[in-house]
Amino acid sequence: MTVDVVRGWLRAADRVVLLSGAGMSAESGVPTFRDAQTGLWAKFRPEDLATEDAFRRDPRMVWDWYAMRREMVAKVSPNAGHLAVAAFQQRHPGRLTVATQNVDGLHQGAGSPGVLALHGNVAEDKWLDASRPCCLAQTPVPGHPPSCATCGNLRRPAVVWFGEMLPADVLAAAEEAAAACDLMLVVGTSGVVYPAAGLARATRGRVVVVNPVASELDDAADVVLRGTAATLLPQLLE
Ligand code: BJW
Repeated sequence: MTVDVVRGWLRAADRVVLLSGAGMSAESGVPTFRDAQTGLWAKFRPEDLATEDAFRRDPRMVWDWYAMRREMVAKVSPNAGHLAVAAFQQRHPGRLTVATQNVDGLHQGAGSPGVLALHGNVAEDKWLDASRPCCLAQTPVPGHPPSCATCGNLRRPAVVWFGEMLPADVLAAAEEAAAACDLMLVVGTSGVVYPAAGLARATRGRVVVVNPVASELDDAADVVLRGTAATLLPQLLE
């Protein structure tokens, strides 16, 4: 199967979903999570950083790690893959829905409308204990998460950690789009994290995986294209 075949499927599809993961932004300079050499977790264990327990145990360490990532994503730009997706959406309004696991805001930065950010956004934060009534963030001390002067509640990154529910409305919209689409492009994800990976298994449409190496979702694909997001998406969506 070739790029031409998938291009034909895309032309014929009324509804397309793009499910993206960290590899989508790799060519913008954002490290993936699980790459053995350069991934964000090559040096850290996920459970030491990406869980509520880890934050409660050591808020400064986890806050620092996210502050470093915020700085990093603030400096990068959408790549040719993000731009090709947004341009397709502009040419064909309403035909392609982006559901992304990425927290870097690059699809939004490229101009994609209505991005379903399944795992939140690293540039934003929220209260650790959302139900407390008093909270007003005080001026943060550098290196510390901002806190409430009255009750000590902490601000935390507005991302979805392991063991946490995805935003219900965002997940429902992604499930609906996945169920209704004719074609799903699964780009730059290892496919190991659920429920996001389950979207590719739940669709009745065709599934096309774009990834330079094998992923856990290859077995769900009608076609696997071995290549990178910034190379293949402009060809597929031209
Ligand atoms: C390129 C490229 C290029 C490189 N071009 N490609 C079912 C079974 C087992 C476990 C579970 C299950 N259901 C739920 C779970 C638990 C858990 C889970 O999935 N665990 C598995 C790891 C086993 N899921 C959860 O906890 C989720 N919540 C949940 O299920 O709630 C319900 C519940 C609650 C309580 C109890 C029980 C149930 C929440 C998951 C949240 C994930 N959060 C993170 C961190 C976000 C914050 C942050 O950024 O720090 O999200 S984890 C991390 O992984 C991040 C990513 O979005 C996510 C996926 O990673 P991704 O994007 O696939 O990146 P990589 O690095 O893995 O892969 C990159 C790929 O790109 C590679 O394949 C490369 O080859 C490729 N590539 N260059 C194209 N240029």
